[in-house]
Amino acid sequence: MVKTPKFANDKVFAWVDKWNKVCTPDKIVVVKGTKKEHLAICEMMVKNGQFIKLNQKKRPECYLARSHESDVARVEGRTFICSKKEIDAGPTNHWMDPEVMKKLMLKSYKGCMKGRTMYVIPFAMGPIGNPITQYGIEITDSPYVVVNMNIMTRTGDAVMKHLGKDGDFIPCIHSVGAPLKKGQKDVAWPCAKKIEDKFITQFPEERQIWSFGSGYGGNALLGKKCFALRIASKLAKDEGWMAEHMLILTLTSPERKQYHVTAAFPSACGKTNLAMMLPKLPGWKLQTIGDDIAWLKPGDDGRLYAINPENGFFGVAPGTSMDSNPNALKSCKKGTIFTNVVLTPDGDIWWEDMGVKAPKEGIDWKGNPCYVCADDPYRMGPKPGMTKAEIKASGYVAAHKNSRFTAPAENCPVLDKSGFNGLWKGKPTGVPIDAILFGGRRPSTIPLVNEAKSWTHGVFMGSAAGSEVTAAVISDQIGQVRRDPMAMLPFFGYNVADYFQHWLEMERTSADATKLPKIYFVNWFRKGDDGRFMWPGFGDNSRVLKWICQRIEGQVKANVTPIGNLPLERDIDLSNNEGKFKVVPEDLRAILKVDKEGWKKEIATVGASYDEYDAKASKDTTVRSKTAKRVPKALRQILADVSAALAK
Ligand code: GTP
Ligand code: SPV
Ligand code: MN
Repeated sequence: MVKTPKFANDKVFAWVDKWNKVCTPDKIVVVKGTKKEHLAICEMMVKNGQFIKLNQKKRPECYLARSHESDVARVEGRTFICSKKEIDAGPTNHWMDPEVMKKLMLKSYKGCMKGRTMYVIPFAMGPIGNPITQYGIEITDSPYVVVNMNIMTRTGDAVMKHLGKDGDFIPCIHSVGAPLKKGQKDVAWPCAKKIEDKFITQFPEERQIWSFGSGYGGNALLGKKCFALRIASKLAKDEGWMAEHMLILTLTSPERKQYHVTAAFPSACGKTNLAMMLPKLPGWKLQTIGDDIAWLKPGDDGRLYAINPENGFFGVAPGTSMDSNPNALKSCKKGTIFTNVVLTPDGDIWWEDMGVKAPKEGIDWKGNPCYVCADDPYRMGPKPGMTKAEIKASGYVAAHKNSRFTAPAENCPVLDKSGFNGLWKGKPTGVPIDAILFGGRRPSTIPLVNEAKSWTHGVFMGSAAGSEVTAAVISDQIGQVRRDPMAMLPFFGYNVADYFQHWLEMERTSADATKLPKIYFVNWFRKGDDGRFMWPGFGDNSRVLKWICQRIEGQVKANVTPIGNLPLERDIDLSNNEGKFKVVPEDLRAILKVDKEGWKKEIATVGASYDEYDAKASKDTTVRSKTAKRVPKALRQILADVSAALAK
C-alpha cells in the first residue's frame, strides 16, 4: 500500500486514508489546480492514448476524448438516493438501505484502483470564500475527471487553503471500476462495461457521494449533478434555500434596466442556449451567469439571490452553431475538452448541425472513419457516397447525440463577470432574481409562454412540467414525453412531494413575498402537423423575454385564461423579424391559444403523476400512514381549479 499523504485538515486525511486502504492505488496525487499541472495531465493522457491533441493553432490547449460505447450519458437506472428511510427518497428515486448499499459498493471498490493513480481533487462549488459556496473533496482514479473538474469547478490549493484545519466539505469517491493487472495496458476509456456494475449513489443524511463504474459527465464529475443538485437540494431544504437545475442570465433593456432570470429546462432542452443567447431584438443585451445550476437564497428583503456554483460549461455539442449559439462556440475556442465528437483531418472537431461543412473524411465518435454525405455537405455517413436519406434511415450520427464540450466559463464572450463571481453591487450575495422560467420540449398543447397567477400557481406549473426524454440520459424512452417536475426528476435528493412543499415554503417564510420572482412556463418546441418547429427559438426567444420584462413592469396587459396569463399577440415584439428563421404570424397566433382539449388531457396526466407521488409510500409500514398523502394540498387545489375552469 502507498502512504497516505499529509493534510492540514484531519477530515480530508481521514477521507483519503480510508479510500487508500480500500482501493489500493499505485500512487496518490493531490491536485494543485495549476495550469501547468492541468496541461501535464492532458499530455500524459495523449501519451496513453486517452486524449487526442487537437490542432493547437486552431484550438489551443484543446483535447478530444472518445468514451466507451456503453458510457455516453447519465445512468438514471443506476442512480440511488440512499436515505435511511425509503420514503425520504420518494417514489421518483431508486433507493437502497444505506448500509446495504455501502457493503455492496465496498466490494466493488476493493482494490479497484490497482495499477492506477488516485487523484485527490479539492473543489469549490461557487466562488471561493462566497458565503453561499460549498466545498468538496473528490477522490478519483480518472485523469479525465481531474481535467474536467478543473474546468467545471474551482479546484486545487486555494480550496485546500480555504478549508484550513477543520473546514467542512462534501466527501466524494469515484472510480471508473477498472483495475489494471501488473503490466496490463490501459484502454482509451476505462469503465465498468456492464450497466449493473455502475452505481451513482448519494447518501443525503451523511452528505456523501459514492460513484463507481462510469467516467461520463454527471456520473463522474461529482460536483455537478450529484453534489450541486442531489446533495445540495437536501441541504437547501434543511437550511431554507434552493438548489435548482437552472441557468442564470442577466438581461439589459434598451432603457438600461437590468433583469436577472433563471430557467429550469430538462436536460438537452435549451438552458445553455438561452443562457448565452444573442437577442434578435435590437437594443437588448444578454449576459451569462450560469448554464445549468443555480443556488438561490432568500435575502432579508424577500428577494431570491442566485449564484452559479459551477466554473465552466458541460454543453451539448450537436446543434451548437454560429447561428444557434455563437457564444458557446466561441467559449470552445481554447482550453476545452471535447467528448464523442468527430475528429477532422486537420485536427479540428465537427458535429451535426454545427453549421460548418463536413470534412471529406473524418473519424466518428466511435473511432471509425466517416465521410461527407453525397447530397448534403452538412452531414456525414459511415460509408463514402451515402445520401442524406440513407444516412437518416440508418440512424447514424457521426458525433454522439450527447457529445459534449467542457469549456471554461471565462471563455464566454458575454459572461456577466460580476454575477459569475457571485457579486451584486459589489456584495457577495448573488444576483436578485426577477423571473423564474420553467419549460420543456413539448410538440403540442403547451403555449409559447404562460404566466403564473401566483407563487403557488407557479409552483404548480413547475410541478406539472413534462418533456420529451433526450439523449442526455441512457434510456429506451428517448422522444417520449415524461413528467419532469422543475426539470429536477433525475436530481431530487429527497422526496419529490416534500420538494414541492419546500417550494411553497419559500413564499410562507419570505421576508416579503411580494418581492419573489414572477414565474413563467415557456415552450420553444411546438411543432406543426408537418413536424416543423412553429417558433424559431434561439435569438427569437428574446421576444418572449421582453414580454416577461414588460409584465414585471406592469407595462402590458395579458389574456387571462384558465391555465394562466398569456400574451396578447400584438405584445410580442416582431421587430427585426429577418434572417434564416423567422416568426410566422399564423404560427404565433396558434401557439398563444389555449388548446382546451389538449389541456384536459394534460391536467389528467399531471393528476396521475401526483397520484404516483402520493401513493408509492414506503415499504416501511411504520411510516406509511403518516406519509401516504404527501403532495401539498395547495397544489391539488390548483389542479382542481384549472380542471374546473377548463370544463366551463
Ligand atoms: P443539459 O446540458 O443537458 O442540461 O442541456 P441544456 O438544457 O443546456 O440544453 P442545450 O441548450 O444544450 O440545448 C440542447 C438542444 O436543444 C440543442 O440541440 C439545441 O440546438 C436545442 N435548442 C436549444 N434551444 C432551442 C430553441 O430555442 N429552439 C429549438 N428548436 N431548439 C433549441
Ligand atoms: C444534464 O444531463 O442535465 C447535463 C449533463 O447537464 S450531465 O452533467 O451529464 O448531467
Ligand atoms: Mn443539465
